[in-house]
Amino acid sequence: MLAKPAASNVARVAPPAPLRLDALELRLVRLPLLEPFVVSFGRMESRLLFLLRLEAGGRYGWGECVAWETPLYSYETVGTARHVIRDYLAPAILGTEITDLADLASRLGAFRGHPMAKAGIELAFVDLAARLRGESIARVIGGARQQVEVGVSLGIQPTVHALDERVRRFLELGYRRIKLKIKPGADVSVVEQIRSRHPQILLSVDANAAYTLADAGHLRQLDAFDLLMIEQPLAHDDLVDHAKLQQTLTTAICLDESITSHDRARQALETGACRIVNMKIGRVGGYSEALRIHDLCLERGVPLWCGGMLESGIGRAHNVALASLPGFTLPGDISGSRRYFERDVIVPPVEVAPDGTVAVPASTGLGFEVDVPFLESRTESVERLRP
Ligand code: OSB
Ligand code: MG
Repeated sequence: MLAKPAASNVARVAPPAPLRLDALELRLVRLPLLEPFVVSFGRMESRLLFLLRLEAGGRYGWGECVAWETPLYSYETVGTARHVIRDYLAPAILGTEITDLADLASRLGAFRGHPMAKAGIELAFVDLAARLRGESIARVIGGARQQVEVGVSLGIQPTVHALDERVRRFLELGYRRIKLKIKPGADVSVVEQIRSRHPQILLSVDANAAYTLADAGHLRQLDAFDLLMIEQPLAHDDLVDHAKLQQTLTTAICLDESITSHDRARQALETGACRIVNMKIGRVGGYSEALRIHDLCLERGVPLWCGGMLESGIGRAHNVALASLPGFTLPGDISGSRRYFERDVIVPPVEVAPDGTVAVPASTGLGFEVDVPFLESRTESVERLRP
């Protein structure tokens, strides 16, 4: 047996010396999705990416704010995140010396809420710190593996035939877990048909908060299909009803939207609201909180996996690094770049190997080159914030 790794220490994630932050560039870039992504709350045809570049002493770090244009997944939007970063977060960090991730997080933590905005900055800071150290992000945060296992999240399709065509395509590419988006009217019978065609695969479903406790009887029918988990069946901000629902289900509930912080994760586990945790670094406010939630799940032996927000390669590279931590024990929603975009903003693109894994880069920072000329060609707006 491997020795239990030491708990991550947020203050250990640091540049070689205190860092004076000189500028922060905010860039909006639109990429079309190869196919529309449909979930219980809506549909997306193109992704407006919000990319951040933090500058110190002529060196750069890249981050991504995963907010959507519309407040459907959470209350944040690209617009609210830009406002909060431009008017509050950037002024609190630019022109001052930051010693480490804990220092950065405590300055950002002076402001309530807006986790995706804060995470965008933390990501850029950790990439910059890693580059200055000449180490990979994975190494800086305490990553333990060289490959991460990945799955795919499939949007709601017009027919079961169309869905099954995609299930087969991604299984053939090696993906280790298939997640089906569900909603009332597109759930039990869809899952039954997919399961009957693929009796052995690791299969899960994600409702994105589309049900209420009154649907408990209906949701119990999903217990028949040997699912790995049911992700976020009830309201985005609920724990209490999830705990009641979990008691009536044999299938594990996994919470996504409801896990907004370390304390919420602890409360979810202590009340039995879930048995599995989905980590999204943007949803929890960045690496500082993500590392604490990771340590909590590792300590308590709770299965943890890395979720996705249809990120560009920049956010995806951060997810790959995060998922290399020892507590990530289930395949993540970290698909290859080609699952989303014809061309990604990093080179090389993220590739899924035939064994359903993505390699964790060992080179410095993100471990991918940001394709700045391509970014420029797709940029809708860019602004440079200074102290
Ligand atoms: O609920 O996990 C989710 C995408 C956008 C918003 C919410 C979710 C998702 C996904 C796709 O499931 C994950 C990905 O492939 O990036
Ligand atoms: Mg989800």
